[in-house]
Amino acid sequence: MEIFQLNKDHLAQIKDRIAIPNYDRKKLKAGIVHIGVGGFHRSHQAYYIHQLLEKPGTADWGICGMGLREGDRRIYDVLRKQDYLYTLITRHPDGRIDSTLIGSIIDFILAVDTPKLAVSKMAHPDTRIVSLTITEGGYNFHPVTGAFDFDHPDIQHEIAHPDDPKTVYGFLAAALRQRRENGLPPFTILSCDNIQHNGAMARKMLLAFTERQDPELAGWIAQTVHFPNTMVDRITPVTADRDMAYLREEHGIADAWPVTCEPFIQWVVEDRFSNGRPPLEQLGVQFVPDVSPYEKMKIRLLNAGHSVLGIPGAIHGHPTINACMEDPVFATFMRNFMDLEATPVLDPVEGIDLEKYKDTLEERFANPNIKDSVARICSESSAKLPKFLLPTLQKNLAAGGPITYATLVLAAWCYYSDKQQDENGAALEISDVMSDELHRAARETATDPAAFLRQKNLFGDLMDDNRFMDQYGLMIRQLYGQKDIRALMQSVMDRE
Ligand code: CS2
Repeated sequence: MEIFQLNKDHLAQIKDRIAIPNYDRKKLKAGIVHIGVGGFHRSHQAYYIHQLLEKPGTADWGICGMGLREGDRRIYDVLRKQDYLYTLITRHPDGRIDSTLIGSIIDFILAVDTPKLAVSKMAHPDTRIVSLTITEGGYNFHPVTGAFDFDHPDIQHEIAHPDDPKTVYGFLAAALRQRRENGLPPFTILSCDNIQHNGAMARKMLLAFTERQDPELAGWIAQTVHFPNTMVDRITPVTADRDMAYLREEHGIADAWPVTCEPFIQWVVEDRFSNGRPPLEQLGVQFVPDVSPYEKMKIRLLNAGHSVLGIPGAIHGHPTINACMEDPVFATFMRNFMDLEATPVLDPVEGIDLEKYKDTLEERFANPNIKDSVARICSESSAKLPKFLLPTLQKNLAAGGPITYATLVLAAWCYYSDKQQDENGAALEISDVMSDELHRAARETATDPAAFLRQKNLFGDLMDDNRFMDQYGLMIRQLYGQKDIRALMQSVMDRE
């Protein structure tokens, strides 16, 4: 089979092989600027918008990708060479695979190279939404106090030099200032990260920043800019060589960075927009007055469930989430965590049967074709676990509820950070901005069992709770003594 490089000049050939956009990309306007074009944005929002653009009368809602960090250069280079086209490979549990060419991203600005262009793009009259996937760690809040972190050197720089933005806050402020000066309405800021109240968080941070940098602008933002909260969901593993190889061998398409995902997709959004919105309800996006019950449910069950499998899974040597689910000890442990510890402290969610939701999570995690690496799940645990797992633990501590499962995961995280190896002696692939600090704290565990918890910026006052400390001490002793996480998980379950 002849191999075609993926770009707009080869669409005619590619169309006989996989589905291509049915819309004329030249006629699209960029109504959305998206900051943080990772795999998740490309499997989720860009896919929804792609489906929308296939409907008539929607040409205002194309996406301009934007990268604010040097690390975005790779995706920028790849997408630019492909005219921003890429393939979305959906892998079903039964082995079925759908490949679709996504055309909704029509431009990409690497703001590190062209900051002025980035600002003027966001300030352009066509831009009506600026959406974000900047990860949990990208919001620049202090993990315990929740306050904006003014100590960051780039933030300091931006406050003194509003015309030389570096971080997301500097760029948003510069663009909103320009819009205001030009008499344009603001854009909506649409956060799509796994943070509870993600919109409120983005608002609080941007207001804290602009109050220092430009108080008048802060007043305008507070009055006119909407920051809807959203709950986003689609499991999207890191792209692997097998994905490129699959497209090449199966369809004769050379795509340098396709995205693989599961069939499940969900987006729940608060219907508060500053300057219009795409009619995404046509595609099953749920617009609701208050997203909090949905985001809480997702973060405390799906995201926490991932970590509950991922950290112990990494220590045991399971490479992927589906490998964890094939191991009955892990699968039962995760379900027990959800049933016994997470669910009792969740509020009811209207229209959702939590038992069914958890059944679906089990099926999704077990999808053998997704091969979501535990390394991806464990990456940036310092930003994830305090948000995904601690609320459940704290609620149970306050209510006298069960805590053993969550406590085991924290003890396992300490062991993981300390040893940096799995139980077979293989090096763990750890990626965390705090990995050195985590390692340093965890290393003291042998002489001071509570050493890891002394990181107040992660754990707050958790150490002051005696019931928790007894459990944690026990888990640490067993884990460090037996060096067998699976046996420890089993023994926790046997105690039930
Ligand atoms: C995962 C999420 O990063 C993580 O730890 O739990 O990326 C998860 O796959 C997505 O939120 C699914 O929507």
